[in-house]
Amino acid sequence: METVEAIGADAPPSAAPMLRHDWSAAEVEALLALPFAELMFRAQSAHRRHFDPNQVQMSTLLSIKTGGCPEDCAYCPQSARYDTGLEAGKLMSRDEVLAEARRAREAGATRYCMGAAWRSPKDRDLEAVADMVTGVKALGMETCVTLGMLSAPQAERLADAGLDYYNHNLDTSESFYGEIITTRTYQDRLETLGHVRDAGINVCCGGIVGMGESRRDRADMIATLASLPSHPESVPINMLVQVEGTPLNGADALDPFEFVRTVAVARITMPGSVVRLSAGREQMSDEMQALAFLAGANSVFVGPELLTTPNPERERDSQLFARLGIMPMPA
Ligand code: SAM
Ligand code: DTB
Ligand code: SF4
Repeated sequence: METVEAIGADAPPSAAPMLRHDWSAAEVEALLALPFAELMFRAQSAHRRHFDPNQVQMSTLLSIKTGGCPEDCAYCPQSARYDTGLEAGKLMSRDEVLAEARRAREAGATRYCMGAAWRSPKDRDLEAVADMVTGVKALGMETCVTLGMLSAPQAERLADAGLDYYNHNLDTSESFYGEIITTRTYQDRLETLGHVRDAGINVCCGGIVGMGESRRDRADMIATLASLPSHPESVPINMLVQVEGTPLNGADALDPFEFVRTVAVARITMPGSVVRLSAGREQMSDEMQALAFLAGANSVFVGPELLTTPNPERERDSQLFARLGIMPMPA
């Protein structure tokens, strides 16, 4: 049961904190527009009520099936519709995946996240992924997969295999969504999230900023996430990684402070959730990352690759975490 807090921009400082599920886009937009110091104070206050602010959860990503995807997500290098120079591959074998997971565990990751460039998994492929999940869990790591849309029985099959988290993002607001993806609907996404929730798997759901959306769109996406019947346990906030050949390559860069503000409102509206400073860290300065941690981000991907694009080298991260006194969050 979620019990505590989350207050609006105009709430008096003495307002009794309670976990809310009725956020409007206008309220979240008002939070986004607060003076920066006020917004950061509220985000840090919420963060400290639920978490140790010096601990950051560390996950590692692996693309278990790369490229050749039939969907048209305008940000994605793995769509078969765009010429990004990416070579499409087959589903990796269980042994290859387990060898990579062992390496990630040795390097300090507590959660292993496996992604496949599918619209939705075929049942035969789902069996193979279920086997990988069981194997990674046996290594003592938490598991997460992101495989596209799932039916209710598919979600149940993954739950039976012991899957801890399923990642499926809303990506943006419902009204901006049609500018980014035409091959599946916002409603399709909400349905998959419902199936994952009903199967008892933790939900990892967030979005991407820096795609040319408005502040209102960012507010709308956060309000939708924070108004789900249960907040996602994990909320990845991705900064668009621009990839040559994709329609969004060359989009205007987002003001870094606006990115930090988005993290802060995710923290304020979903105070008990782990908020991930997700894709885009390679392109961020150390100072910007530090601001995102101050705004309440408390998870990152570690290791030199996301799915197909670069992530900071381990040495850069080790130095940054040491300079900031960041410790790994125990699983
Ligand atoms: N195909 C599955 C799906 O779309 O649900 C799973 C993999 S897909 C790559 C997972 C998520 O990665 C997307 O929903 C999107 O939020 C994120 N993503 C993909 N390309 C990105 C990019 N260039 N920059 C930031 N995030 C990206
Ligand atoms: C999420 O929200 N971000 C991760 C994960 N879920 C699967 C993916 C980021 C992908 C960035 C582009 C790439 O490396 O292909
Ligand atoms: Fe395919 Fe997922 Fe990329 Fe969309 S985000 S093109 S569904 S791999």
